[in-house]
Amino acid sequence: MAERPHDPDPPDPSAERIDYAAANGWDGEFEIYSDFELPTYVGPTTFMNLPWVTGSVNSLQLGVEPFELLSVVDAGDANIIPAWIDRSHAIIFRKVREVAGTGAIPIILGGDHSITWPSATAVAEVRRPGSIGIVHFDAHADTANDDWGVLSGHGTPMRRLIESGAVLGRNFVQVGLRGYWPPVDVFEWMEDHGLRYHFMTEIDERGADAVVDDAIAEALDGPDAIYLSIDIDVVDPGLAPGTGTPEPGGLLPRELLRAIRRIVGAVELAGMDIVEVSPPYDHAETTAMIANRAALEAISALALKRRNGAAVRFEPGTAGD
Ligand SMILES: [Mn+2]
Repeated sequence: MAERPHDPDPPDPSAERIDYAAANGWDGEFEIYSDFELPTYVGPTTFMNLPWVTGSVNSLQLGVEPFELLSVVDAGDANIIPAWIDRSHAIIFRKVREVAGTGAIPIILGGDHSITWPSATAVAEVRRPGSIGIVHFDAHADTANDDWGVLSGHGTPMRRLIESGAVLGRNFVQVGLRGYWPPVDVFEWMEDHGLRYHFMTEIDERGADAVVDDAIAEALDGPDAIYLSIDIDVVDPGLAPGTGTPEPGGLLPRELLRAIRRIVGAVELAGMDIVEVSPPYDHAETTAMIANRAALEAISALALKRRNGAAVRFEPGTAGD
């Protein structure tokens, strides 16, 4: 590579107002080309720079084309610094409140489960004076007081939500708990605060549909709408290995997706999150695919409601309408 000729006496930037465009030869007339005329590797990433056509998708489960019926947008990431959890939670709270405040139904993609604390709180605030119930799918209760002294970890968000008043304990319903955590004293706190929970063993015995129907009734025992929180570790780690705290003996993906369709189809959805997907632990992207479909099944169920004439958007200030 040829070296640029060395100027032994470059101009002093402080001494004169330099015309950088002219000095660098960038002040000429250049023709502007359309994307299609540019080399194929420049511009939007479509095949041969052909126009991008947003294709629809059709839910075989629900017989609906969701994006023909709903306006769905990607609102982008919250402006977080991962190593600064207090700031992250504050920024997530503001972002979700901003989105929910437009009347849209936020679907938040985590992140670990600590984000449910600011996310569900934001939705609860926007929905005032109405209230929300929460249906929480998880292998773990996430109701510890602290994780080794940390109050805002991924094992504590549900306690923070109840302590702060964002949701009543009796409208907080957990589905899929199993394994060996939390300890007895945490379950005692849950009992004291009226939480309802359904172990995997109950699903084994009664079936997921019956348990989900109970969860809906419990969450809506007072509130107007449901916030749905999906920890991907509720699915068996043989099928969803890409998560930080796998616990054998979980739901099948088809049971989770059916439950999401069933809940979103039956209730007013206030918001939803899907958390604890950890791509480095995933294999063949099976976990990511389930998380993707969890969101898509909810969107499709909302679209079916819209097609049937139901309101999907929330109008702030009209809770209960
Ligand atoms: Mn969790």
